[in-house]
Amino acid sequence: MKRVAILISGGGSNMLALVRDIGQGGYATPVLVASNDPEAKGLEKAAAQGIPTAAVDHRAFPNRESFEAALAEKIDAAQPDILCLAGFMRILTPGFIRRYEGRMLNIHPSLLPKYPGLHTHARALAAGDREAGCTVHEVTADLDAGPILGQARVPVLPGDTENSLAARVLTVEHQLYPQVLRRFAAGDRTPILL
Ligand code: NHR
Ligand code: GAR
Repeated sequence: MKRVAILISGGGSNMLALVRDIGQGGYATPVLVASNDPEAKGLEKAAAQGIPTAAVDHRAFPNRESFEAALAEKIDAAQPDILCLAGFMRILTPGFIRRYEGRMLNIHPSLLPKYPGLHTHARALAAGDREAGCTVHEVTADLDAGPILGQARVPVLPGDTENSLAARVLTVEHQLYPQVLRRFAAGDRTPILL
């Protein structure tokens, strides 16, 4: 049974998709949901599922390193085997990455290597892409550039806006991330393509 900690910054819909699948699959146990934003809606959703939560407000710290030290303290107290970023919005420094390297996943809302970083849907629309999607990858010091563990594709449709495209991509995020986590928890890093 793998112990899984999940880092969020927002609504936590990917977090919930992971938690639900973990509950059904019995292959892991969620030990912590932590956020850099104390107002993140996902924290209440995790608490409602009976999962321990923590908020470490990055604005209360003078630099990234001190924020990450406080966050790592919470994480390490929960003793996770695997760390999942799920809509987590703070870039992590190499020191933090080193601590969890090889056991940290992220879901990113683009078909990497296209559009690392922010505003992925706006960039896909501006480029006239006919296809969009999401990627689960291992987190390394290079932003959104670690080994790819899975991708899911959706069409870009005529009249799409940033919001409509984001919503379509989000539905496949909820399908992809649990499948990748299941495999990863079993030690399998073969990419899943949906
Ligand atoms: N850290 C490392 N080292 N490597 C990765 O691959 C990471 C990471 C931290 C987060 C998620 C990523 C995404 O999926 C992620 C991957 C935040 C930003 C960002 O620019 C970029 C990419 C991701 C997450 N954040 C701003 C910052 O200054 C803040 C933006 C905001 O608060 O809105 O940290 O997209
Ligand atoms: C998701 O689309 C996720 O891929 C994206 O934010 C959303 C979070 O939704 N992640 C990033 O943009 C990371 N920079 P959620 O909180 O409902 O899971």
